[in-house]
Amino acid sequence: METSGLDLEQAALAQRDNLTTLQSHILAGERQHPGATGTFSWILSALSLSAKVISAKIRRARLMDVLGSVDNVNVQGERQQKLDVIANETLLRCLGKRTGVAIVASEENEEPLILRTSPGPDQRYCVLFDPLDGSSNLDTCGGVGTIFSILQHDPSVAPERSVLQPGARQVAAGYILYGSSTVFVFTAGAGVSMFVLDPSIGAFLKVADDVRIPASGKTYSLNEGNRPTFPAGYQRYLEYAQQNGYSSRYAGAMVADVHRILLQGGVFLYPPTKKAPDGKLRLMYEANPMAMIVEQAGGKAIAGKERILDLAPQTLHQRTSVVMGSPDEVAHVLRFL
Ligand code: AHM
Ligand code: MG
Repeated sequence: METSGLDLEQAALAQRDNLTTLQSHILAGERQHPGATGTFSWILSALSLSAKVISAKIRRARLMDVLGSVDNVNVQGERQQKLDVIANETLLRCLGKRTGVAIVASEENEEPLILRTSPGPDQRYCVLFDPLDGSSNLDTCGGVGTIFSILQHDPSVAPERSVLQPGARQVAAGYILYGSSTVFVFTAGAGVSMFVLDPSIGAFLKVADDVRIPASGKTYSLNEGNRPTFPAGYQRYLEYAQQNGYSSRYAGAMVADVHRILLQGGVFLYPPTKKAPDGKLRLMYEANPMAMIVEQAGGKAIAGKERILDLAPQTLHQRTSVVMGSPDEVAHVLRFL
């Protein structure tokens, strides 16, 4: 007998007897910490709300005529897309209402934004983010994402120092992929959970707990157009990969590329290039949060020979090279560096 689409949908729904929303997952996490004030959960709920708003805006962007760029360039010297601006403002608005956030820092703003100066017991966190990663994909309906990193605020140092902590000190990190579905991937340091937005009910529903990255996978993801200017070790690695049956997959948005690697295995690389000798990706709100996710899922994340999460940041918008993914694949790359 032929199986209809309806049969498949009903069978899938019947299996989902335990519908856990992101919200209930966050509250369950809070209950595991006696004495928790709810401040941290409240911040995560702001991120979840931002993700829903940004997702809705991206899905309607062509209809609302908010594709394309605005006239200004951001602090990175890159032309801002209209949706970069909209996503940044959405996050600032949602997080700005949460008293637990002392400082926010965004790829789109030159300086960290100090939300609250008067010291209060509640103002315990810094939230760093890239509001819309890979935004040049927007005009062609490609995948884009939001990346965030949460650090404990240190009120004893100047605010601009408080955000400059190594990635190993992140309290939580995550990303939202706006792809063929909207996916929220998150860790608070005890494994990685994954949620998918069900637009019919406006909630993120849990689809996986304790996501584990495959130990290996014959896929590499990098901008091969830059190959002639990669340091020799990376070029040798590519020769090895190509002689050993690897596939190449590159969406041009770190969130989309790392998400594939997280689920299917392989390695994502953004090596130093002639144009970007220190690497292109930003340490504080791209490399660190993605590295925490990958490590929490059992993977590895390095810059040159160093662990990304151990790098000591000097500036907010500092760049780094990146190699992250399946532990065996990162080890292969490392052999050539
Ligand atoms: P963005 O944050 O300004 O969008 O830039 C970061 C993006 C990453 O998502 C992606 O991995 C990389 O830039 C792509 O760069 P390239 O076009 O050089 O391959
Ligand atoms: Mg980015």
